[in-house]
Amino acid sequence: MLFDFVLLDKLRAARHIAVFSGAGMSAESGIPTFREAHTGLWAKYRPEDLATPDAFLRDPVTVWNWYAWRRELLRDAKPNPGHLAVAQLEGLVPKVTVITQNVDGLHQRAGSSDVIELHGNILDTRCFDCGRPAESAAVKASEEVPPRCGHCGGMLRPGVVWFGESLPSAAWSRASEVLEEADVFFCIGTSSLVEPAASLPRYARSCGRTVIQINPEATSHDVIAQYILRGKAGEVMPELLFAAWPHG
Ligand code: BJW
Ligand code: ZN
Repeated sequence: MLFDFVLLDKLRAARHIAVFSGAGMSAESGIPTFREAHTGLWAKYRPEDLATPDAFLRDPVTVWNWYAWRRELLRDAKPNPGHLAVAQLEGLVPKVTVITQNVDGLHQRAGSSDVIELHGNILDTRCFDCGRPAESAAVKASEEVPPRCGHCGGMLRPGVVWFGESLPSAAWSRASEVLEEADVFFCIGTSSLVEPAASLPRYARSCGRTVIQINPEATSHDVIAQYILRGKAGEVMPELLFAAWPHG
């Protein structure tokens, strides 16, 4: 891919880069996205049956087992060249912050040191009733589905954000602060349909940041991006880094 010289100059001059990522970032690691036709999770399952507090209260066993299956998928997954390129940015610009909607922890496993998880982490478990986090050893040892909270006896649930739930307030306020100071904002592998996360690229643009969109498909946020790089994150990101910093 050929890149605009002005874009390459902006990357080299950046003091702080924000990377906003969605499920497409992990697609090349074998983790299914949500909304893609045929392959996305929501093509096979209904979000209202699996990813809401009401769904969990109606059928906790099904919801727990669905998340257990997704944790299994993650066990075999590795960070892909897109995650690795994002992590590599840390050696090239003074500050890099990853703001991710993903719950898979692959950015951290790739080596990114500053990752804000807007939708939680699928490997965390907490009590539905009292909110206390649960020890993973106790969860693994439990024979109950879902396991029970050691403090109040409530049902344990995955530590992710379901529809109708608020985002973790510390993560949301840090993400907003990052947009105040980052000069470049990458928007990678997200359909930008889920609020309030999808407001971040709009906010970045309104703050005058350079917005770069990386996605093989068009999204509603193409209109706010100054640069649209049409392709897979695991291909475009390494090529872009090589074009901007050929000597590493
Ligand atoms: C590639 C690629 C490759 C493929 N390389 N790219 C207006 C304002 C505020 C709220 C709302 C609102 N309107 C509606 C709402 C409510 C709701 C919402 O947004 N609904 C919309 C769907 C309409 N939002 C909420 O409920 C949120 N909470 C909230 O608003 O709290 C306030 C409140 C409280 C109470 C009442 C009312 C308001 C919470 C949202 C939580 C989202 N949770 C999920 C599940 C997480 C747990 C789990 O994993 O199971 O988060 S849903 C799912 O969508 C997941 C994702 O993080 C999220 C975003 O999806 P993403 O990442 O964009 O994936 P896809 O599949 O959509 O797109 C993949 C993209 O990758 C595509 O574009 C591909 O082309 C691309 N791609 N391969 C690069 N190789
Ligand atoms: Zn509890």
